[in-house]
Amino acid sequence: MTSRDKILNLFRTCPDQYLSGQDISRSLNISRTAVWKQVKVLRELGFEIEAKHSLGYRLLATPDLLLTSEIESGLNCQLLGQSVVSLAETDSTNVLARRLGEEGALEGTVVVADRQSAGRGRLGRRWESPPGINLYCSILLRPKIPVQQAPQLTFLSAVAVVETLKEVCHLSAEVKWPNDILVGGAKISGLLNEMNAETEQIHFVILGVGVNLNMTEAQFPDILNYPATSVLLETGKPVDRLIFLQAFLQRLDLYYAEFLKEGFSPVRRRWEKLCNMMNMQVEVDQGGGSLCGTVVGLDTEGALRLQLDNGQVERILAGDVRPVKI
Ligand code: BT5
Repeated sequence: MTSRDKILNLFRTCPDQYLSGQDISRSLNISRTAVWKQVKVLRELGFEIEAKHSLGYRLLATPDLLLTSEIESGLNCQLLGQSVVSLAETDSTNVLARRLGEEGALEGTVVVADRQSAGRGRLGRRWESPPGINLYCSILLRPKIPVQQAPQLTFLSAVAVVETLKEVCHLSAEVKWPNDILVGGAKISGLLNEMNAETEQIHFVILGVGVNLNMTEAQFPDILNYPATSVLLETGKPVDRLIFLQAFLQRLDLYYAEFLKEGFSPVRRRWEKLCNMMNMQVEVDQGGGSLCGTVVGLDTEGALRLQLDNGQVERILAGDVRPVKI
């Protein structure tokens, strides 16, 4: 924990109180000049800190920033957030989480960035990640499950995002197989699940989650393959990113514990209830060709079950699903 984080923690443990420079310097074992420098940095980051002669410093307001100490403070998780890495900018939180995973980072490590310079979607696609408004985060998990079950974890994060949108933003969203969250047909969130494994053993899985929270119309690029939206556009109300992130992590933490204990069935049932295409006629574009059928659910490994006209049920492992217009 940096001196800056420690100062914030002191303010948090003594809300609305003045803390003298001397007391802070003593409890952190740093000079009073160092305290003053850190207070200056905090102010530059948007913290409103009052300084009164003979009384000391007092925290008046906190900005909507995703700082490590802010994320950790009050986070009520069993496993997620054991370690939180928060950066102003990185190329991709998934890439950083993978690097940390290779270096042996703890299960439950959370990586968050305010901006991604090369946010990633599937198949080399881009994820637009402007600063200050959205959530870009990756969670490192080390489940002891067979390699072929790793895709199941995407559905845990999908359900957790939809339920957090409901709880925190009062917004109803749907899941679209395999990794999209939609509101009224427009994409509000995308998920990117990546794995590091050998033939039989998972070293770790990275759950990448991007959610458009406070993005305005003008901040979306002109050319996106599909319509996109944000919480702000849907509800007209800005979202506190920290509250959203903590609520999301807490929910995912519960679902992950349940998944390790009870397997995929509970989350699969929840996902099917939230799926916008259940029992619908769809066309699946699989790159080489397409397949038409009715969506009848997920199988135990997370593949989409598609019932063809001849009654046969196909397992779809990858592809883009579109409703068939009748
Ligand atoms: C996804 O890919 O939807 C997965 C996105 C995962 C992003 C998170 S952010 C944190 C973590 N770190 C990363 O680097 N990535 C993860 P896909 O299904 O391939 O969708 C990508 C497509 O969505 C693009 O080709 C665009 O058409 C569209 N798109 C890009 N940015 C968008 C945005 N912010 N909102 C909505 N749609 C977007």
